[in-house]
Parts: sequence; C-alpha cells; structure tokens
Amino acid sequence: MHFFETDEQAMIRELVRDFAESVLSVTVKQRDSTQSPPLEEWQEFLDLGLQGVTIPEQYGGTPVDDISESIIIEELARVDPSFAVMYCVHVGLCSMTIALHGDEEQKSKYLPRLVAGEVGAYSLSESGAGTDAAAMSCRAKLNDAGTHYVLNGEKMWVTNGTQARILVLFAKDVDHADYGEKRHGGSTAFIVESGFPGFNVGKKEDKLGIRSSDTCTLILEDCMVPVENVLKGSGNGFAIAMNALDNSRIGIAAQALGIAQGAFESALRYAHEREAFGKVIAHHQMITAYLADMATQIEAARLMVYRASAVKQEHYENAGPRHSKEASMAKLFAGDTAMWVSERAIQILGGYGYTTDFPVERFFRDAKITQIYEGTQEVQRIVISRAIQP
Ligand code: COS
Repeated sequence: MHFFETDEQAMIRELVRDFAESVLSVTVKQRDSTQSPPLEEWQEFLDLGLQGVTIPEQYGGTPVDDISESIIIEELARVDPSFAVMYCVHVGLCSMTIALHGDEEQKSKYLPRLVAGEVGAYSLSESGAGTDAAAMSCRAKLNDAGTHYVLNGEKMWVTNGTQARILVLFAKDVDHADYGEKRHGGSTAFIVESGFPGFNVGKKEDKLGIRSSDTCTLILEDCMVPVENVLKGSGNGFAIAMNALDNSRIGIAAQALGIAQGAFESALRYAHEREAFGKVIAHHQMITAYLADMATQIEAARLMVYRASAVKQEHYENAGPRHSKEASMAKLFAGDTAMWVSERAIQILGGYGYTTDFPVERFFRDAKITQIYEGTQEVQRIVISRAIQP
C-alpha cells in the first residue's frame, strides 16, 4: 500500500491548483450570482491539456492514473465546484463512456473532438426517472430505411446541457426483444450531437448551488440519430449507464472532497484572524475541536476517494473486481463530509459565514448536490448493501 502522492500526482495537483486560484477564483463569485457557465475559463483550461485524461493516446488523449483524475477534480472543486462538475462529466460520464464502450469508428470520430474541447454530457434522468433509472420513458424507434433511430421524449437534469456538443444519451428501443419484458428492457445508449435534427435545449434550471454549472432539460422531437451512433448495440444501455455512474461517482466524491477542503481552509484562516475574548477564536477550545474534527473527516474522505480511484484503475487495467461498492461508499461519505464541514465552516464564521462576503455560504449551497446527483445517498446505500451480502 502506498499512502503518498507520486511526483506526477503532486505536479498535477500544483498545476490545477495554480489554474484554479489564478483563473477560476477571479470569476467564481460573479458566475455563481449570474448562473453563467464558465465558458472563457474552459477555453483557458484547455491549455493545460487535461480534458483528455480518460482518452487513450491514439485518439489524442493524455491519460493519467485514476488518483490523478480525482486530484484534478478535487483541486478544481476546492475553488469552483461548478467548474469541477463540468469537467467531471466531460471526462467521466461522456469521454470515458465512449472510450470504454465505443467501437473503433465511434472512438475515432468523437474522442478527438472531446480532446479538442467540444463539451461532453451524459443524459439519463427524466422527470419521472431519476433514482429509478429503468423507468425512463424516452423512446427510440428505427426508421423504415434502417438508417436512423428516431428519438422522442424529454430528458432532465443534464449537466453541461446547453453547452454540450456531444452527449451520451439513453432511450428505450421499442423494437428490442426485451422492451416491455424487463423493467430496463430496450435501454440503449446513443451518441447524440447537439446539432442533430430534433435535438432541442429546454428549460435551464435555477438552482440552489453549483449555479455556474449549466443544468437543463433536453427535448427530443423526432431526433434523428444515425444507427452507427448506438453504443454496443441496442438493448445494452442500462449496463452502460450503471458502469458510467460507477466511474463518475468517484469524480463526484472528489468534488465533494474539494468542497469540504475549500470550506475548511476558509474557516481555518478566519479562525486564526478573528479575535474574541482577547485571543483568536481558533484557540477557543470549542472552535479548536470543530477544526480538528473537520480536518479528520476530510482526511478520511480523501482516503476513501483515492482508494476507490485505485480500485477502479485495477478493475480496468488488471481485470480486478468491479468498483461499484467503493465508488458508492466514497460518494456517500465524501458527500456527507462536504455538507457537514461546510455547515461547520459557516458556524465558525458566524454572521459573516451567512453572507456572500465569504465563500463558505457558496460551498454550503454547492455541497448539497453531492448528496443528490449521480445517485442520491439512498441509492449509494442500495448499491453498497447489494455488495455486502453474506
Ligand atoms: N455495472 C454494470 N451493469 C450493471 C451495474 C453496474 N454497476 N449495475 C446493474 N447492472 C446491470 C445488472 O447486471 C442488470 O443486468 P441484466 O440486463 O442482465 O438484468 C441490469 O443492469 C439491471 O440491474 P438492477 O436490477 O440492479 O437494476 P435496478 O433497476 O434495480 O437498479 C439502482 C437499481 C437504484 C442501483 C439503479 O437504478 C441506480 O443506480 N439508480 C440511480 C441512477 C442515478 O444515479 N441517476 C442519476 C443520474 S446522473 S444526474
């Protein structure tokens, strides 16, 4: 077991920290208040060459180890959780899903475009199918010529939805043998481009947190998707969706870890500056204890996130066991840590923590979503409990 960062991991952390502090921190507050996506920041980020970390070199990617991927997300979220989730969805749910499940033609066509900076997204949820993903009502039907699937329905909660050019999107093929037989029967994964006829962006959500992350509804009205854009054949979509979430839940856990770290550092700084009763509040026993507990909780979350990342890498590189349980445990624990630590941070700052003058109220609002998206905390417990049978 190795509990220390490699030189490469330390270098990546420094690179991303520098970007986050010098670029993202300048605009994060304004973008949060106006709900503007970080488009210029994304263009600057592309210079770092980290948008292709889940894409093999032959398609232009720059693969890194899985702990490094989590470190990147953690460092982005420490300053700007909205940018972190934009990145997490691009590299995880979209790029990696195509890299894992795409055929040669699909990979050659789409992966270089994702490396070039076209934004990726993933679209599974619907108004009546969030936790119960198998209940999706979006339908796909092959046209008479056999050239295109025609997609109809509405998808919801799509991160990067208004900006994405390339999406991994799920619908049920009504002609598949399992359609109507199994609950998830006919579920099919499609690579959809935002320019395809019948693809429309719907309502943009007005959210409590991660307000600079763009979240919207998609409306598919006879959306024409070429047959060659089906991932792994019709009917195999549900397993692809679940596998993508196993991968990406570790990214959300890393995002939660970064949120907790950012909130903690803010509270720590404040506690060492603010005086009450003749000494800095960090030296008042109750605040000291809060800070110690926060630091301990964060360190535990960090170990779980990095270990889940290592188990994921082992799964793909050496056919190790699936990482579903570790991913869900990391997300469950880190999500609760982000929520708890950011709440304590507000408590330490008192009235100031409740204002927008300090970033802790933003971290608090941003933390909440990590207990909800990519599977609620309740879903993580279902996945974990299924994996710990006697
Ligand atoms: N990897 C690969 N395949 C998987 C898998 C995984 N992690 N988990 C399940 N599958 C496969 C199963 O093997 C089964 O395959 P068959 O076609 O051979 O039957 C199929 O998927 C159905 O699995 P299961 O019966 O477990 O499906 P459920 O409907 O019971 O799924 C949960 C239950 C709650 C775990 C699932 O619906 C889920 O994760 N929901 C949350 C979805 C989510 O995170 N939404 C947010 C999206 S991002 S905003």
